[in-house]
Formats: sequence, structure tokens, C-alpha cells
Amino acid sequence: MSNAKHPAEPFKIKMIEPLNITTREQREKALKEAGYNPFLLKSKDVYIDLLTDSGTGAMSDNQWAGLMLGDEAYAGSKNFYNICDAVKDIFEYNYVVPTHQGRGAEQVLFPLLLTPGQYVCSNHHFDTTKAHVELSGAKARNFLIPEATDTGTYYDFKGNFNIPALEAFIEEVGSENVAFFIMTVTNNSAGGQPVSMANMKELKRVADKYGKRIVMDSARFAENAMFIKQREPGYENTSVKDIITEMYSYADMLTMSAKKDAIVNMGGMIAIKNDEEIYRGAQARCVPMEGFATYGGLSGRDMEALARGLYEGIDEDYLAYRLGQIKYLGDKLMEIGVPIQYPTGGHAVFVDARKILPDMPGYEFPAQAICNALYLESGVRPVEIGSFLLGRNPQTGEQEESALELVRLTIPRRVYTQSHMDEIVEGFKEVMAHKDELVGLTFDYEPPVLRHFLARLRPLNK
Ligand code: P61
Repeated sequence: MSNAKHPAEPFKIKMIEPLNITTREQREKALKEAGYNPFLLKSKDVYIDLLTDSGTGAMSDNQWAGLMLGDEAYAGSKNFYNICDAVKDIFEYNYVVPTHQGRGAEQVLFPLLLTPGQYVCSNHHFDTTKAHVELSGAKARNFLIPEATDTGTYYDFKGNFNIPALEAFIEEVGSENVAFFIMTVTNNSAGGQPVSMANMKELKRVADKYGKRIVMDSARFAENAMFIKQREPGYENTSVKDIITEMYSYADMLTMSAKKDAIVNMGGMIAIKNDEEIYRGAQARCVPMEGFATYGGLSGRDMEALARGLYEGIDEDYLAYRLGQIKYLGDKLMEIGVPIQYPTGGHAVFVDARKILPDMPGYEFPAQAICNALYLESGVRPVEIGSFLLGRNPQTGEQEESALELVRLTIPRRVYTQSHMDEIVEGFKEVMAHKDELVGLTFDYEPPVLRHFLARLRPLNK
């Protein structure tokens, strides 16, 4: 493993994809046409794309070679069994139902685990997860620890589940009204922050006490494990693979968007430790919704890339480089006075927009205003993780105020170099120099569900 503070890429570049460089005038026109919503920009108008780390990673030569071994049988593809073997080896779970991506896993699994009207409790539901809990007729409740919202103060495991608050909630609403627990690793909405092994054990204790199941939302399981190795006493000499096996021993099943740590452009799964009844139920729901239970919306070649990606994603040299690259960007931004969620998380640097624009209320979407400013200054496309993403209370229709207003600079896996990180910092210098000129936003068009994808906005001075 490299000793450098920010380890260099443990790979070299074999194929390149040109980037588009635009002028400020072109970006102003593009942003206006996109309704001031970066989701609606055309990627040809983007220079460095930090919208998401989901499906945007670069596959390896080994994964591309695997594509040629795709077994496109409708049923029983050998690539499906390669995924099953990898899951058994890494997570020690017995059953796999493949899905086209993470939300496919959520829509298949959740209705099997709840009765409408019940609560689902999580350290933090990501938005698709919350949407599928609600579409299944249940209510999503988040239990962040207080350290998670104190962005400026160091804490090793800001992603942790607030266990005392969870227990108090269960006592208040009654255990029969709680369906199951979702542990999100890493905790995306809190800033890609990790959950400690001790916290996973604690959740398991509470789950056993009340007879509840634990589902691991596993998009970034490998980054979480590497943080445990780096930060949690007692794990420094344990392999990431063994850490993952222990993490998953405290849960019952997982949903996974394989587009993140498994480094594929498309794919997901449900995996189940040993509950055969839930497995049969998930298979039965998979067939009409995602596809037959041995392909779940994926081609054989996609499944082969996924099976190989699961191993590449847990390689410790890769993970040290990966977390180091995020830290490099975070350190550089802090040097120029940009407030960030500190320490940096696994897949992104999260900039604290509320600290940059303290007088702009949540309902004017300060983080979105900064996303747009960064795009105009530099062609870098970030994404808002704040009140715009959070949306309205489904019962009252009121805009909810997010605990954090964040600009997420999400780094795709194995795609950009340190020079690109430096370009992002240069863009932010300009944003900070002109921050007093920024104005809030309001809706021109607001879709009813997951509005942030398709909404159109307008600056409040136009
Ligand atoms: C992301 F703007 N995340 O972070 P799917 N669980 C977790 C996720 O992070 C996650 C999913 C489940 C994305 C993509 C994304 O509004 C948005 O494979 C912890 O995307 O279905 C996805 O996995 C769902 C970005 C999703 C968004 C929804 O960028």
C-alpha cells in the first residue's frame, strides 16, 4: 500500500474520453435552458461531472473482458451464479435476487417486510429508499446522531444510527408499529459518512430486543469497511473483506445499488442471509417487475461485470487511493476557506451551503444556488443534497427544511485525476469571491414525486 498522503491511482489509463470545454456564455444559455436544475443539463455542456458517483465509474480491463463472457440465457445464466458465489464469499449471504439498480431492489423487497401504516427507521433513508418506503404505504423516519449535522467538527463515524433516539421512538409509537430497520452504509445523506462496527452491533442488539429485521442499504459497503479499518480501534490489521463479512453478520439482508462500490454502469441486487420465505417472496415479485429471478433486468454480460466489480471494489490499494482522492479535494477546499462536512466521506466532498449563505432560507435552496454558480464559473456540475432534494411532507404538503444544505461534489470511481480536483478548487475560488451576489430560487414546475430530477426553477431576481 502506498505511503503517500494521497495515494496515487493504482492503475494506468488505457482508453480516454475527451472532455468538453465551454465558454461562460454557453454555460449561461445551457443553465437557463435547463431550468436552473443541473439534472436537466446535457452532459455535452458539462466539463467535470460531479452529479453522482452512481454508474459513472470506469470499468477495468478485467471487467470489459468479462463482458465477452456474458451468458445471455434467459434462465440460469452462469454470470448470475458468479454473482451468487461472490456474495457468498464476501457477505456470507445465501440468496441473491438481481435487479436493474438499487431502487429496483427496494421496490421488490420493501412491501414484503412491512404492513402499510408502519414506520421504517434508518440512520438516513436516501431519497429513492424513502420514496419506496412511502410507495409501500409506510412512513420513513431518520435517526442521525447530533455530530452529523455539526459539519465543522471532526468525528470518526458521523454516519452512525442514533440508537438512543431509535429506542425512545420505538417505546413512544409501540414496537408493533415499526416494520424494520435500514442501515445505510456509508450514510450518503449525512455526507458519505461511515458507520462504525460498534454501532452496527448496537443496532443488532436493539433489533433482537424488539424482533426486527435489519436491511443494509449497501451502495457504498466497501468504502464504509475501509473507514472502519482506518479509524476503528481493533480493526487496523483486519482485511477489508473480513470487516465486510463481520458488518453483514449483524444484518439480515441487503439491497444494493451496484453502480457505486461494485463499479458497474448499471446493476443492483437483493441478498438475503438465510430467510428462505423472504427470498421466495422477492423472487416472485422480481419476475413481473424486474425480470426473471436469475437476471432481474440485467444482461448476462452486465452480471459478469458486477461479479468482478464486487472484488475490485474491495481492493485495499484501490480504496486507500479512493478515500485519499476525496480527502485531497476536501483539504484543498478547506485551505481556501470553503466550509465542508469534515472529515470528508467516502464518495464526495459535501460543501456546507448554509455556512456560505447563512441568510438564504432553506425554501430558496441555497445549496442549489451554489451548484449553479459553480457550473457557471467552471463547467463543473455538482448536485444539491438539501431542501430541494428533501421535498415536501407527504401528509401536509409543506416544504420540509433539511437539517443540512449541502453541495455534493461526487467523485466518479477511477475517472478523474488530481489535476481535475485542482480545477474544481479553482472554480470554487470564484464562487466564494462572488457569493454575496447569489440569489435564491423558486419553482416554475414542480413534479409531485422525486421532484429534483425534473423540476424547473427560476432565480428570484428574474
Ligand atoms: C446518488 F440524485 N444514489 O447518490 P439506484 N441507496 C443509496 C443511494 O445512494 C442510492 C440508492 C439507494 C445515487 C443515485 C441517485 O435523487 C437521486 O441504483 C444509499 O440509483 O437506484 C442512489 O440506487 C438508489 C441520485 C439516486 C439522485 C437518486 O447519486
